[in-house]
Amino acid sequence: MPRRDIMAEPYKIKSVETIRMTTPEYRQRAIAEAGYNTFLLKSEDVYIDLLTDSGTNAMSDMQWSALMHGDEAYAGARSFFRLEKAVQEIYGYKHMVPTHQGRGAENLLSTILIRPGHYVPQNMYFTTTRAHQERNGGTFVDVIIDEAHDSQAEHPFKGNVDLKKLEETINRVGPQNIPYVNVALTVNMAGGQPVSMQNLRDVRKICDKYGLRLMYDATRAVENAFFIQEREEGYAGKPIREIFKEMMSYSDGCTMSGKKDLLVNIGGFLAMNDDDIFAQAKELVVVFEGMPSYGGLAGRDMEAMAQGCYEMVDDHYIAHRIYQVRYLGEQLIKNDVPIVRPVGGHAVFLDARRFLPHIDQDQFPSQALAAALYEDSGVRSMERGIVSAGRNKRGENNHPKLELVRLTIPRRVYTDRHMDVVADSVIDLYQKRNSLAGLKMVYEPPTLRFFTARFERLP
Ligand code: PM9
Repeated sequence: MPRRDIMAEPYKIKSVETIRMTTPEYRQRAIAEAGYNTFLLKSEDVYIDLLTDSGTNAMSDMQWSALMHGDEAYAGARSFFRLEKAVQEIYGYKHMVPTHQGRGAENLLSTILIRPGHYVPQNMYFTTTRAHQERNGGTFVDVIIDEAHDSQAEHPFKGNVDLKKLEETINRVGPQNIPYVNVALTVNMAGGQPVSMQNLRDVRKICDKYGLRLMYDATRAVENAFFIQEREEGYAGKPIREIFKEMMSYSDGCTMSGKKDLLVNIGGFLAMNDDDIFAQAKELVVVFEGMPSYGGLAGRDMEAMAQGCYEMVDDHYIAHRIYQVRYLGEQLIKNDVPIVRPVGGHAVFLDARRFLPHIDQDQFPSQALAAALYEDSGVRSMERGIVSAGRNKRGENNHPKLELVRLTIPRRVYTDRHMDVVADSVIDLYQKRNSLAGLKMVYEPPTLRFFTARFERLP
C-alpha cells in the first residue's frame, strides 16, 4: 500500500515495447517532412508519444485474456451481451449500441436527433462532436463557465455549465429547437477540467423544467468522478464506482469513446434509456457500422471493453492516473512554465500564448511549439488552438481564447521517469523560447483540419 506521499503504479509490467532514440538532426528532417504537423509524423520516429490518450492505453492481462473469449459470430454474439451487461451495471443505462469509436456514436446521436435550425448547448466544443452537429444542420452553443476560457483561473470544476448561459440560450432559441443539452465529462478542450455533481444536478433540473434531454459525452467520465471524490463536499472516501453511477443517473444517455476511459485500443458506444431512440439507433447503426450486436467491432474488442468497464472504476487505478498527470504538471509549474491551471485529468496543457507571446495567433504558436518540442526531444504532443478550432460558417478562422499544446498521458503506458524526460525538455524549451518562430499554413483540408494540415516555418 502507498506510504507517505509516494504513489507508485498500481500494476507491474509483463510485456515491454522498445522505443527508438533519434538524433536532433533526424528529428529536424522528420518534422519538416511532416509539414510541422505532429499528426503526420511516423510513430517509430517518436520517443515519448503524448499525442493522445485515445486508443493508446496498455491493456491488462485480464483484458488480453478476455480477447480469447471473443465470440466472432455475425449476429447475437455472446461478447455483445457481456458488454451490454457491463454498461448496464457500471453506467446504469438501459440500452447500448456499440460503435467503432466515439465519433461513430456521435454520428448516430446527431443523425437521429439534430435537424437544420437546431442548437446544441454544450460545455465547450469538441472537434468531432461539433463536426457531427454541424453536418446535421445544428449549431453548437458554448455554455461553459467563463473561467474555462482563462488558462490561469483556478476553479475546482472549470468544466461546469454556466446555468445562466444555458437558460438564456434555451429562452433565446426556444426549447423546441434544442434536441438535447450535451455535457462533456471532463472537458477536453478546456484542459481536461471536471464538472461537479451539483452542476450536473442543476443542469438536470433545468432540462426537466424545459422538457429537454440531457446527453453526456462520457469519454473521460471516470476522471471526472475522481475530481468529485477529491474536491466536492460529501464525496471524500466514497467509491469511484458509486460516484460514477450517480453522475450518469442525471442523464438520459451518452456518447462514449472507449479508447479513453475503457482502457482499450478501439471501440465506443451510444447508450440511452429511451426505447424510441434505441430503436432508431439500431436501424441506423446497420447503415454506418454493422449489426446492432457488434457496431463495427470484433467480438474480442467488445470483450476487452467490457473488462475495461470494471477496471476503470478501480479507486487505486484512477488515483494513480490522475497523480501521474499532476506529477508532470507540477514539475512545469515549479519551473514557471505557463500551463492550464489546475492540472486536468488526462493531460498537461502548455499555454502557448504565454509561452510564445512574440508569435501572433495567426502564426500558429501552439503548432510551432509542438513541432519544436518534437525536435528538441522526440516528445510528440498535439496542437489545441487556432488550428483545431477551424473556421466559422463564414469561412473565417475561429480565434479561440485558449491556444494550447496538449501533453496527453496514455493510460498505464509510461513511467514517472518518462514524465521527467518530458518535463526536462519543456523546461529547456521555455528557457530558449525567444528563438522559436511561427508557421504559415500551406495546405488546409476542408474539415477537421488539424489532422492533416501542413505548415512551413516562418523566418
Ligand atoms: N478525442 C483526443 O485525442 C481523439 C481524436 S481528436 C485528436 O482527445 C471527446 C471528448 C474526445 C474524443 C476524441 C471524441 C471522439 C469524442 N469526445 O476519437 O472517435 O476527446 O473515439 O472519439 C481524441 P473517437
